[in-house]
Amino acid sequence: MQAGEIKGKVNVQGLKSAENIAVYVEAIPGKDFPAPAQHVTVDQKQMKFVPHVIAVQKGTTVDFLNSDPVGHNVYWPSISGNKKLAHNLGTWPKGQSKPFQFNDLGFASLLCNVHPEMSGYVVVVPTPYFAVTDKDGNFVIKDVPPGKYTVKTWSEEGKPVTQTVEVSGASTSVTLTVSK
Ligand SMILES: [Cu+2]
Repeated sequence: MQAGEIKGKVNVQGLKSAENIAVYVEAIPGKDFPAPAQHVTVDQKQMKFVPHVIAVQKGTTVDFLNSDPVGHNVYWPSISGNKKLAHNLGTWPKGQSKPFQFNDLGFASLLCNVHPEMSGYVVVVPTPYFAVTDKDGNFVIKDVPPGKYTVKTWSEEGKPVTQTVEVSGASTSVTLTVSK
């Protein structure tokens, strides 16, 4: 059978916005996914991490690019609260990037020592099946093989939500509600 997509919408209760919520397929028993060769980029642009939230499969290398004429100091104090996984990437000039391979599941809260208003998140997930919601809470997870899965959310402000989803055709719809 052909792979399908999980298409859906996240509604929020008590959250500022339905944007920037990671939705991903939880670990699949008996399935291991090799680390992706392709890097992804998180930019530091106009004193912001862009995108604000990025989801990556475990093992992905993120290139942290600096597009600003000032130095930023990128660090994360933990991964999902585990302070042993804290890391400081240091400071580098405009136009350069520093890679980091995320091999631990969970979320890294990106911060900058120089600009306390800067914040971003890398959400490390166990499968290649994930998406981040747009400003209206919509998402599409592409290329999901047929099967029964647990879909889970991560958001900056809300509690995680899980739901069972069965992919059997070209497109499977799911609605999730995330609350504070
Ligand atoms: Cu900064």
